[in-house]
Amino acid sequence: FDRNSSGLRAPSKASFGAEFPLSRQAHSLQLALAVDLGGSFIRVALVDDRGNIERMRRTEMVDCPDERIAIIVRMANDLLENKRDLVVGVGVSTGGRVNSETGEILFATKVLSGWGGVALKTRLQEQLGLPCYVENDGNCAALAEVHFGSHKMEDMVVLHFGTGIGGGIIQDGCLLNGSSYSAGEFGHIVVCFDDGPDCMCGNSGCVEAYAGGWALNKLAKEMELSSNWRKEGADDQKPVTPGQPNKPTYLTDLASDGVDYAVQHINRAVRAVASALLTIYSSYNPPVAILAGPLAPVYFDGVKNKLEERSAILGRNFTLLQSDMTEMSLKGAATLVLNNPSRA
Ligand code: BMX
Ligand code: CA
Ligand code: ZN
Repeated sequence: FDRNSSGLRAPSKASFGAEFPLSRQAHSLQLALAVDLGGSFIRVALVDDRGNIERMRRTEMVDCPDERIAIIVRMANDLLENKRDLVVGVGVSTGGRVNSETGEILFATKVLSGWGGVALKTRLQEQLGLPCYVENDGNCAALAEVHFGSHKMEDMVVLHFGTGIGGGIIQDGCLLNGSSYSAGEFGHIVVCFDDGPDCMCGNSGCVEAYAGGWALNKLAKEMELSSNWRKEGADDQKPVTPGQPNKPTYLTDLASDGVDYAVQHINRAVRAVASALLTIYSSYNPPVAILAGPLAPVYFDGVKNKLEERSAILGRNFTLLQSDMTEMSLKGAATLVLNNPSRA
């Protein structure tokens, strides 16, 4: 099995410390312990170098950073039992801006409270005794698409619609981190400067504050409060897609039932996403943008139509695609450990 069969270069070499030289095997016996810290859940899994998930544990996200780390360590040790010899390292996908060289969290929105400043790589290495690599979750989604997806491209952007909106930029086959690890934080592209809704990051008018899962949930709650009405049998905890836990379905359910307020809001969210994509196009000129994650199907057709209205800007050299992958954060986290040719 050739890890480089896609012809893609390694995600930025600088992301991978050289302190743990590991030998490569020609077959698929190596496993990564992959950790996903999203807005709603902590998940830990064993993933092989073809992106297959062997075992997974999941629990709800908690507010306290120390408790978060303790939970990861507990679930990891549970999964490592009898498998430790096959596991070559820990790959962590987390919300927030991450210094992927030091594995420190630089900044996180209120969704992951207290996470900024946490030396995650060091702490997990100490407690698990395995080399650890940490990267932003939108970046991991992009790496997953590059290594295991059906749209392997040298240049593309990925937008992942979950609790928040994560993003990743692949340029010349490499992940683009930016001068201070903030490239591809697409959720915080400001689409309305003056009167936009407040965002979890501290700004207002970010695309995530219109179209992120948490924003849809917040609106559904506001709608209930203002109208003193709740749909019979409504379940605002219901996952969007089985296996992709998230909680934004209540508003999208209402929109598909034709409830006016919900329909209007989804249309507003679609315009916000289309607007963000125009900014991304003008900044990076990618040939392809891939919409991924549980909310991608809600927005895809509407966004495509809106972009067609602006074809004067986009020209003919731009394609909007939808990812067919699930569990992108976990799979991308595994590539930090397993699909790194610089380790050869
Ligand atoms: C937020 C931000 C991003 C992240 C995105 C998607 C934090 C904690 N998160 O914009 O870094 O990529 O959410 O995250 O700062 P998710 O919660 O949908 O997985
Ligand atoms: Ca990102
Ligand atoms: Zn924001």
